[in-house]
Amino acid sequence: METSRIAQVLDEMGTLLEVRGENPFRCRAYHNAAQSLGSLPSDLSEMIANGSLAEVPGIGETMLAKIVQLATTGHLPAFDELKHSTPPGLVALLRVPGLGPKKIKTLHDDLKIESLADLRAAGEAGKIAALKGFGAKTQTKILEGITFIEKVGDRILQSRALRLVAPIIAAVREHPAVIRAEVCGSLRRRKETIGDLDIVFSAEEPAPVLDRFVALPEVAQVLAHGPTKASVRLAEGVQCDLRGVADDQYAFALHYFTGSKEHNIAMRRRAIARGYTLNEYSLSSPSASVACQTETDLYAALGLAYIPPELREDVGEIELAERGPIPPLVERSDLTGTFHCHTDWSDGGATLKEMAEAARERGLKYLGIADHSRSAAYAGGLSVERVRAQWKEIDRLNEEFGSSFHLYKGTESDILADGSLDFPDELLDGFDYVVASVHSQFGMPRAEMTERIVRAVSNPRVTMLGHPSGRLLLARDAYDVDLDAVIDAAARAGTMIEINANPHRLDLDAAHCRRARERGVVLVINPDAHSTSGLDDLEYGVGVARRAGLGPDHVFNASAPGIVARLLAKRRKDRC
Ligand code: DGT
Ligand code: CA
Ligand code: CA
Ligand code: ZN
Repeated sequence: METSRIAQVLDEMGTLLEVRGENPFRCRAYHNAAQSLGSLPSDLSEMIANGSLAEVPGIGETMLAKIVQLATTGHLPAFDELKHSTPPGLVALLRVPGLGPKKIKTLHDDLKIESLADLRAAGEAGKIAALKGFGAKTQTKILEGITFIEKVGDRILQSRALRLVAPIIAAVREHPAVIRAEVCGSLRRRKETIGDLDIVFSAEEPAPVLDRFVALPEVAQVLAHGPTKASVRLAEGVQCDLRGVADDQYAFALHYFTGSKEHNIAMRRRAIARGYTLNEYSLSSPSASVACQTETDLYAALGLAYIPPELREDVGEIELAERGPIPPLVERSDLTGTFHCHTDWSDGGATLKEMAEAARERGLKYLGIADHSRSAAYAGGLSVERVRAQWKEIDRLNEEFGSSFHLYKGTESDILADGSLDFPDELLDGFDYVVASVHSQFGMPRAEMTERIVRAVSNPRVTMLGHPSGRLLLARDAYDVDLDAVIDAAARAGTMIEINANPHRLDLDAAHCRRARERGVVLVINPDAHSTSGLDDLEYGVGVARRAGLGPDHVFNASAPGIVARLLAKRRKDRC
């Protein structure tokens, strides 16, 4: 069994134990082990073989035995049993904001609630408010939470979609009959959340590929299966559509199934205006069809430059491509470093040195450390003394690194309720940069929340605004804030705005990034990493930036390291 799948089983095991009301330490052990597997220094099978897995923090003796069992047999009977005996609707309750395992257990024990539908019925009947430890306010929040979940439906995070699609696209590409194959749909456009997975391939004869596809081990249910297309439901409940075409149709199919629907409609209109018809198989005029080997050919045939998938939302990209080549969008390899990372000084899992080394391994030249500030007790916020101690340690490490790498001293300062920061000015002046973020009192009325954040971004000691809307994709709405007013204030103060690249956040979103850029705000792509592997989330932030049409010039950490150093120093000097 693959390492990522093992991690997922352990994680799910922890969750199942939680909703069953098991000892929290036992549940945590599974989640921790899953996290440890996510950032192993080398190959799992190798680490099992040479015994080094036993030394990984978070993996005890019993956990080790379970991992070995999963790796070798692909099964963990305790997991299968638990999964079988837990009502599937129970785990779904964890998605309700504010409902933790303890509350779920009470709801299950006292009201026999086993699904979202049960929960809604109980809430509407006023039964939740009557439960000990709940009350009317909690009941209202739970009902609002259910409405939110219904609104987002069955969509999944991009990170999960990528993990699910990887073995499938690999299997399709491995099939000897397949000439070309690509993941398309919203995942290729790097949308924040994904409805279903779409794959297109070309082959002289698609049928055998489809036969193989519907028989893959990841497939739980076949929804449709014809000679050129099939739809399945994967074991994790997500739908996957596969379509096969002849190779001379491939560019058209790839383009069509990449979407978006709105982009397709605009392209079809454009084709019609030029005397063609365009569909998923061809571009043709009454007299002949136009051969296109690639999407570039297809765009060229309609008088357009190539449009990257991330821009295909009919938000002006066609007009842009009409005027000439689209300026290059920012790429992961443009990033020279990043800010807003946590270490074990606050709520991160890795040491300063481990984070620095992981950044260096990923080709970054500097890393900004921004552990939590003192009010963030829930996240191990640093006291003034701890900050000074951390600075010493960073200085020591920087000496060791010499010119090869640099750690910047930053903080993720809470924005307090009145918009002020969480440390005295003298201390703030000692940081290379300050990320300011809201972590409390999400329920403020719009005007107050806007004033609070505007005040923070207008503070000359703030270098960048962290996760500006506070949303958690598929889990929590943004707090009520006028982001346009915040963007305007940031533009006036020369404060940067973060694109938080954590796949659960993707905050600022692409639409507001566009507006921020138009007003001259510089964006900065930050992973909000809490472990070394969290640095890989940068890629998701790059996706947001590309959807917003940002090039390297619009992104602070796509600048050369020397320029980054100079600009940070200048901003510090200006404020002191
Ligand atoms: P999703 O799955 O909700 O995250 O979003 P998409 O964009 O992947 O949508 P999906 O899977 O329904 O369809 C894949 C692509 O197929 C879509 O992006 C564009 C194309 N498509 C689907 N339905 C239509 C349609 O009715 N008209 C046109 N022009 N294109 C369509
Ligand atoms: Ca789709
Ligand atoms: Ca689809
Ligand atoms: Zn934060």
